[in-house]
Amino acid sequence: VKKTPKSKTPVEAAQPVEEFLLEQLPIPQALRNHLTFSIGKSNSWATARDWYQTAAFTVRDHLMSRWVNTRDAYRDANTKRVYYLSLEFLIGRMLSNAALNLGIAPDLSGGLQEIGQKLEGVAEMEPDAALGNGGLGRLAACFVDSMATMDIPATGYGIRYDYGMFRQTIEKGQQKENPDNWLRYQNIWEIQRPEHTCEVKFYGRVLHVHTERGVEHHWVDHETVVAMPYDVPVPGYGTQTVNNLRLWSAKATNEFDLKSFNEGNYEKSVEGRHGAETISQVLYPNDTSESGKVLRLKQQYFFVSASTQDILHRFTNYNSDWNTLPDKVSIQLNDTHPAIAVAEMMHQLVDHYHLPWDRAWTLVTKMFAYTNHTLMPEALETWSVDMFGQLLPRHLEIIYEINHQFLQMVNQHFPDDTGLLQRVSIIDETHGRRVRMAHLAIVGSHTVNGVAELHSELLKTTLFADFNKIYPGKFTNVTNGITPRRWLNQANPLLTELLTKQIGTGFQKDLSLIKQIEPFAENAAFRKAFREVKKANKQRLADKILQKTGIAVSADALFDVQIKRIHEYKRQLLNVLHVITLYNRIRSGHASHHTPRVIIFAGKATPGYWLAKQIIRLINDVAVMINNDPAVKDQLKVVFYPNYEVSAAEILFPGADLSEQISTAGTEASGTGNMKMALNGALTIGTLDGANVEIMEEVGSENIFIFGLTTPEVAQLKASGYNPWDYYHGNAELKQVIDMIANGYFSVEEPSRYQAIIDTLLHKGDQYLLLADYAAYVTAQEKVAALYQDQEAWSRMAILNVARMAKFSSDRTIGEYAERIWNVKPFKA
Ligand code: GL9
Repeated sequence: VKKTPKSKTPVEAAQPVEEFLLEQLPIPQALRNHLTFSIGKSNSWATARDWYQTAAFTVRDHLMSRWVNTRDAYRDANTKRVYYLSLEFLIGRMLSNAALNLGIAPDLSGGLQEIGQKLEGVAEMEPDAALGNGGLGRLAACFVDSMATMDIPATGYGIRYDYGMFRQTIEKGQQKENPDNWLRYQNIWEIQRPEHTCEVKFYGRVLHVHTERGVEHHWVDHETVVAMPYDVPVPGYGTQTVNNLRLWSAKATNEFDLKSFNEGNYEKSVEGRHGAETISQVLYPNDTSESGKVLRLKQQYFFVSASTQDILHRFTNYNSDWNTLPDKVSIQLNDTHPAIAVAEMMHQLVDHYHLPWDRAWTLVTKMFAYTNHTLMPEALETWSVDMFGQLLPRHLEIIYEINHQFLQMVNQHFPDDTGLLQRVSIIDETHGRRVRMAHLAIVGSHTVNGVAELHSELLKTTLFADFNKIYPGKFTNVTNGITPRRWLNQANPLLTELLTKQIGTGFQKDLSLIKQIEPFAENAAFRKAFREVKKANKQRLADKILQKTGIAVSADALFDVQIKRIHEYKRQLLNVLHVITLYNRIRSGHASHHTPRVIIFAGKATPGYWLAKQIIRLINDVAVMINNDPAVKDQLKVVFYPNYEVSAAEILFPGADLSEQISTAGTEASGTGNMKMALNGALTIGTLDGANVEIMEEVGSENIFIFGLTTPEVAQLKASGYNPWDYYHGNAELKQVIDMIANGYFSVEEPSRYQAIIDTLLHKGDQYLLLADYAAYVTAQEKVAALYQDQEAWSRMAILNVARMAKFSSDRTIGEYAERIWNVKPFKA
């Protein structure tokens, strides 16, 4: 029995606001106005932060009318919307990006100059919005940029963490985590929307009430947390569209306190208030591994419930036929983190809007799609049934019912295969009883995608092979991409200018046009100009390195860069083995044709991942030894660049000559730093892993340094009994390097400091096959060094890499999601 939805609320006729005095002011005047009227200062007292805020207010004025008009236009046209649910949005700084996308960057820069300020300096006062860990969160940020640029009616939903990704400092060579208090000063890019507040429930129990409509499920004795939305504008490039990113912040209710208090449950009433606001306090700094903590599940449910309510409010305000819900709503789950949305949508539709179960389920499976971002088995989120049932009693019932119907269907198609039923069940009965969130996401979605061809293929043949059999056609690939606005135009203005001189500006909106630069690879004058750009970007990076680490490096050396989260599978350690190999060759005089190199590392280790922190420490110990060895001089330098974040990446990518993408084949789902490097004119040394495979297809195998075992070879070697000792004993250089680490060459004060690293490499089986790939890696590095001596050949190759990056625009990625998954068309506001 369907409850008739609320009648359509009258919509005021769109009132396109015609006068926007603020945005019509010349920028110098607008800046002076804001300094006076928003900051309350005169020129002589203004601090650097005041200038930043002044500039931010000025740029914001230019966003506002477009933001208002975009929202009104979507509402009036009642367009289908995409909702991108993500626990992470790694946005970085917004000032320069907003100015660029709005087309006012030159005016802003000129206006600031008139009042004696430089845009670059002013922009540096903005704290990064670091609401993400790494690739997954940055992908979400690139996606919202592309969705706005392509006029896709889309909203991002996430959490407004009080503290984002921790700030990393290096003390005595070791990572130290410091809180990231990014909201300490006013955040000019957000607007609080109290009128869209929602309530989110936790704990309590479920009453099953028999009514004339049938059994109703009433969630009672729950706690309530208020979800307060903060909206962040997302301007597209070269369009009037400004989309919305809605981030939820947790607030305690008074109601809850009073209720428990009156019931005599005093302790609980205090606990709840305290607990409520901790929900959105801090981003979990996890990377592909889950903590299983109740607070994490609370975060997930908190933002999912608020977002689902918000989505359904918007739908019921302007629509009356539930059948049209999937024509108006597409929901993308960014990994399993928001997968509880499948159960929450059922809860809302069945318990709140009183739709029959089957009808609700049909709607759910037409709305949801799920993106998987990793094959690492430890990243598959599960929750103990007990904990889950305490926190979300009704949702556990719903999941049981979804599972019951799903397993019945499986049993019909594959009779009496109890092994299969156990493997695909949403409830794992083998490790205590646990809820498997990936299974919930797969069962509740119409489409599941991986993030690179290889990754998606491996999903179908390994991790989700059973599901692929049950749901043939549900699994697909959408290869990741990066936004060229931030990662080319904004990060690398010099290269952008050089490209623009030859082929115009079109490539910034349509990256396929960048292939027009290809013929210039044969033009000596262009190659020279290209090298000058790279040199200037390397000098900019060298200056930052000196400022941050005190290490002086020469921009004439080969800048060899590995920047990403620290993880065993990404094999920063393999890079270290190579560094020590070079060091030994230089010291023993076996490096007469040595190409001077600066090896640059950056990345954070999850605080609880001790071995990753040891890797950071080893890099720093090796760096101290090499950088201070007079025998080495300028031939080799090692740098650990602290606190890798989006704003640091914007300096690091343009300054790289060599891109290290050396994960064990079959472990990196896609990678996106690999794309940013190549787009900025670095050559790749890498394995056939993740999107490296597709980068090779695009640039040609002659323009990339591929080495090492392939995915099938890795499997084969492991199956046949891999023994790292064979490689250790079989390669004298490798043995020497490992012995040095083991014997405390780099940690004289504590010779056994790196025993755990030696253990993983030798005594615990070398899971990621570093020793097996070592020789091939060193050989590939020799080819790199030789090519670098031929600067003409190197730059020819680098130009071809830039020219052939069109595929890796996130605009192409979003185009595929829109067409193949969301079925949504661009809508021009
Ligand atoms: C990741 C994968 O490891 C990357 O290979 C992939 O490029 C990105 C985006 O799809 O997703 N999955 C994942 O959990 N992380 C990724 O980077 N980790 C972090 O974001 C820290």
